[in-house]
Amino acid sequence: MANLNSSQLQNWNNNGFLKIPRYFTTNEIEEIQQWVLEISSWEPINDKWMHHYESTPDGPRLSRTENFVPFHDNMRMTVTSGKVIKIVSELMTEPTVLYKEKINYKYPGGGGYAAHQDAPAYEFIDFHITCLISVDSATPDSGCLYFASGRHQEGFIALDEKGCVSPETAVTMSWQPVPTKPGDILLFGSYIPHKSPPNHSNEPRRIIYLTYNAKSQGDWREKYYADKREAFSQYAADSSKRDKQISKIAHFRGNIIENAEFD
Ligand SMILES: O=C(O)CCC(=O)C(=O)O
Repeated sequence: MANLNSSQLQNWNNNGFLKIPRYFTTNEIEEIQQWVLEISSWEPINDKWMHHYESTPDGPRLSRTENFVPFHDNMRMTVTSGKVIKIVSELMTEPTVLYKEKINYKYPGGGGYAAHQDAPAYEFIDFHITCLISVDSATPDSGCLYFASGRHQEGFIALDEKGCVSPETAVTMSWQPVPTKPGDILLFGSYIPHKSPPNHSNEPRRIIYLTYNAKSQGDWREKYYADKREAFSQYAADSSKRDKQISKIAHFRGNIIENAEFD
């Protein structure tokens, strides 16, 4: 087991999130950075991995890639066995299975995320734990995460029509920035409110998000992606403009665009 110490467990229970600096060695994170480069260079093939693009001051850029685990052996091994699953299972207090995965690239000028909880977007299962791997440095300037520390035990908080925490409630919350460096991980449950600003720096802010659920609740990963594809094909056919979202909740504040031509 990863053997979290009592102060780490206390932080997890009290705050609803836990940062572990340098969980990956320099060599390991350099490999992961290489894999992220490989994945980001894949051509868009919509029935395989899901690339999402956004408009930035430097032109169209990748905003997110989802569903890459079946297509990248090294990444699959890293996220379905070994030290990530170990630490998540320790926090879950039982074995866990991958529910979904994504890379958020947040290139310079890339959009931020409104205050939200993940639970409304993560259906079929009540509780998830996400392990974020910092691929680049994430700072308040480049768009690191901010958490409403301790607010994870209140169920859904002021859920609005976008599936987010209503702006009126979000402004009353106390927000703690949690900067990360390459190789750091940050673990958080699906009820902790969080948000992030746009990337105002000149450097990419790439982060991998690995979301798990208790294995005893079943393996929902394929169902999650099938459901998301189905929902987005319906959004594209109706006039709701929800196909311009990045998720079933409307938390992304950047501008999503169709599959883009790259220079
Ligand atoms: O990558 C970020 O800045 C925040 C992402 C996030 O909260 C999400 O994708 O739900």
